[in-house]
This record gives sequence, C-alpha cells and structure tokens, in this order.
Amino acid sequence: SLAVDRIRSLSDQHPKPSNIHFQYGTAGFRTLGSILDSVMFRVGILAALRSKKLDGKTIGVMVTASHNPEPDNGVKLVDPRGEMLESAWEVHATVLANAPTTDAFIEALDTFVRTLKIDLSKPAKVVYARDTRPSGPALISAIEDGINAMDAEGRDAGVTSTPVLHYLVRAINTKGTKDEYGEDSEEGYLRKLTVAFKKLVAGKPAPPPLLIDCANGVGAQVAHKLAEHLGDAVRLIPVNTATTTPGALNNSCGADFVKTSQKLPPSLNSQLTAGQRGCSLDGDADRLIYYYMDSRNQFHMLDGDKIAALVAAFIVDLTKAAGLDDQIKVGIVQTAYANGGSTKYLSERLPVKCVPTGVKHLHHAAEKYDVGVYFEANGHGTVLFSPESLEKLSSYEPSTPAQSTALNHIINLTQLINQTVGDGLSDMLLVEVVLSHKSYSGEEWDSSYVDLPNRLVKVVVADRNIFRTEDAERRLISPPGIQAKIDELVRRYEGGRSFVRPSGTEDVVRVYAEAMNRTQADELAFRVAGLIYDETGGDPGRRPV
Ligand code: G16
Repeated sequence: SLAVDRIRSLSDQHPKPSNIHFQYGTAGFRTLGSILDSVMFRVGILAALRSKKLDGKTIGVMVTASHNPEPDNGVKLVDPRGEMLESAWEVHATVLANAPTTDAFIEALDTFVRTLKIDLSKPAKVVYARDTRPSGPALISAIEDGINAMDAEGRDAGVTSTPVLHYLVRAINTKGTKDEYGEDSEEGYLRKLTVAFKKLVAGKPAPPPLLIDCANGVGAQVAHKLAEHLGDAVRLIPVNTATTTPGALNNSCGADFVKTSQKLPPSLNSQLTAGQRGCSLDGDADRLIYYYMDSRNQFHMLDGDKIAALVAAFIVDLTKAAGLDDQIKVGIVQTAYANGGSTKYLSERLPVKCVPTGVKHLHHAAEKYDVGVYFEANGHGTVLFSPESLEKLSSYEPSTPAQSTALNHIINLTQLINQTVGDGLSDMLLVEVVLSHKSYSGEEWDSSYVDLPNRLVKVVVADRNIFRTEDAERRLISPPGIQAKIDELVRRYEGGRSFVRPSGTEDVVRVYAEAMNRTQADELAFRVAGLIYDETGGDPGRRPV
C-alpha cells in the first residue's frame, strides 16, 4: 500500500497554491515557475506510479518551458519508448495536480491506484532533467521529494535538452535488448548522431560553417559538445549561448522568435552574411528553424514545412535508388499551421495528414506510415521508421552497388534521426546531410515551393477554455456563431485561410491567417483577432493591433 505517512509529511512541504487550476496541456504543465512546486512534487509521484504500472520501466520527467519566457517553467512526462505520456494519463495528472490539500491529494492518489489497479510492490524508476531556467533547481528538488515519497529509484540527468532526455529514456529501457537504442548517456547520444553523420557525408566536400542560434538556452551546451564531436565534418558556430544572463533566454532570439516575427534575431544581423545559412533552436532544443541571406542580403526563412519537404523528397529518392520504393512508402503529417503552399506541394506528391497541434498527435499519426515525416511549421518534428521498415532495411539484399550505397544511407539516417521526439540538433544534422548530398544552397532548397504570406497573432481573452475546435483545429465549434463570422471574413480575401485555437502552452488564443499577399494576410489575421477579442471580452488594454 501507499506509504501514507511519508507522502503526507513530504506533501505538506509542497502545498498547492489556492485559486490556481493546473492543466496538463500541449506539452505538459506550463505556467510561471514560481507556482509550480506542488505540481512538480506530484508529478514525481505520478512518474513513479506510471513506472510501476509499466512493470518498472523507466519513465522520464523533463523540466522546461521550452519556447516560453524565462520566468515560465513546466514539466512533461516521457513514456518508456521515449514518446510523450499516453494521453489517458494526462487527465490523471491534471486531477492529481489540482487536489486542494494534502488530504485530498492522498485520497485522489488512493482512488487512482485502485482504479488503475497499480501494483505498488513493483519497482519504479524515473530519470529526470531540466533546462537552464533559474527556477529549475528548486523544481527538480520537489520532483525528487515525489520520487522519494514513492521510494522509487531516481536518476538525475542534470541540465540537458528535451530530446536528450527522450533519447535517454528509450536507451535505458532498451539496454541489452535487440532494440537497443544507444548508450544511455548524453555522450552516447552525441556519439550516435555524429558517427552516423560522418558516414553520411563521407567523401563530400565540407559545407561552409553553420551559425546556430541557441536561444540562450540549454541547446548552447549540447551544441558546443556536438561541435567538438563533429570536428571538421561541419563547422558549427553556436551563438546566443548566454545561458546564465538573466532574461536572455528566448529573448529576441530562438526558433519561436524567428518563426513568429519572420525575422532574423537582431543579434545575428551582422553575423549572417550574403549566401550564408544559419538556424535557430528553441529554449530546450527540440525545435529548429533554418534561414539564409540571399545575394541581395534579403532574409529567407526555411521553417518546419520546408524541412519536411526537403527531408521527405530525400528519403523517397533514396528508397527508389535502393529499389525499395514499392515496399517502403513515405507519408507526411502536418498541422493546420502548415503553410498552404507546402500542403499543396506535398499532397501532389505524397500522402499528407493533418492533425491537431502537439507533437504527441503528429507522432502517433506518423507511426501509421512506413516512414512518417512529421513537422510542425514551428520547426518541431522528426522522422519515424516503422518496425517493419527497419526489419526490411536490415534483411534487404541490394542487387547493385548503387542500391547498396542507397540502402546504407537510409540505415545511417535511422541512426542520425532521433526517432523519439522532435530534436533540433538531430534535425539540423539531417538537413545538413541532405544539403550536402544534393549540393543545395539555402536558395535551392527554398525553391521547391513558395510560401503563402501568413501571419500569427496572439489574443489575450478572459477565458481561453471556452474555445473548442474540430477538424484538426481548423474550425471553431465554441463559442457558437464565431466560426461563421470567421468564414465571412476569410471569403473577402483571395486565397484566404484563417483559424483560431486556444494555446496549450500560454494563456492566449492563437490566430493564424494566410492570403495571396502580405498586406492581406496581416489584415485578415488582425480582423479575425479583433473579432475574437470583441466577441469574447478581452482585456480592454490588450486589443490586438
Ligand atoms: C510546444 C509543443 C508543440 C506546439 C507548441 C505550441 O512546443 O510541444 O507541439 O506546437 O508548444 O503549442 P500551443 O500553440 O498549444 O501553445 P514547445 O517547443 O514549447 O515544447
């Protein structure tokens, strides 16, 4: 049974703040770091229970608020194969996080253990890590209290990126099995990626150096180590690496800044020269956005959609060259944020599926393809090879040297790509491999299709929970009547498209719009935002302008 006395005395040290409702959202719990102490303690307990439920498999806990501002923090749970927590448990997490008192929490815990028939005599193992946020260390110690309250075994993976933590979980759980994923350390991760990368670019001329904007986050640390492992294979120049400067994290830099403002971070202005390419990670290094300066010093962004298009075409070419194209089919997963230009281009070539925002949704949809390429437009994504495809790759006998070379390339890609979750650095190496094989510059990569002008706007409303969507978030069903008004606005713009959804990581509603030209896209976005604001009673001082 539960060690009620121990749980009680530790829980009393982590009281839930009153009047706050916590919610396990798009990427776990996320809000101001200063109010997350009780959530962290309870997540520590929940992770241990999840481990017991799964027969002692190691569960991951990542403390990060990724692209959000520095005072925010958050926590997400990672399931044994390195994927996001099973969604049924998100509800349990929310219930446990909101029990108002220690007594109520223990009662909820007891009910939970009985309902799910969790065998408490099983062992429990949890591996945890955090990003560089100042609130991180205290939140980690709250998680440790939760792990200790359950007498579970904890492993501190220190300060590292979200993708490394996901990798570790899978590596630990597959150790010594036929599915062994790699050595269970950050070093092991770096070695796995760079060994595969070097094989893939062997014999190719070294590309020009690549600037990486690390968002002043944990990616800086991992990128530095990666650069050492890579040596001359590709020279990385990490910038925005000020992880200890207060307020610097994600501030006018990083993948979210670039994607949302469609601009180069000002700190890179003098560094990115004509013809040069660069890329930005986000605060926990699971997103990646590329860009380049053209010969006229114009900035061009290459977002998650462009990465998906580049990578999918490359893998299709390789399966053809290997003679495997009728056995291994590539499919794409996007969200409503995917640029209309990309959806048109891709769906003329490959199967494309649209799912709601959140890596967990994309990941599951991508698992249904032989090779599933999934990317959110914001640069969060990866490629999944199904177990059957991996099997085919290992048993296939190529009939020509050219087929054999292509086959080896695909096998090396399965090693290079972090298949547990979107991984900014692994994706970056993947892009570099394709550019090198195709001898593409940023400009050539960009030329596959033209992005429709688009605009993202945040609207602060009184209660974002009244917003409900359907059709993979492309239509609002609540509040009633608003979708018809959006449709009416959209009809007035040539090639217009717009949708509205509540964010799962910030207390805002997001509005996306695209149209045939920039002015129209901006106008449509602000009209829809104004409509939402007026209809749902936003804060008077914060009407979108
Ligand atoms: C998280 C999720 C992403 C999602 C993003 C924005 O990213 O992992 O899948 O696209 O939040 O979500 P929302 O629009 O619901 O706020 P990250 O990089 O912050 O973990």
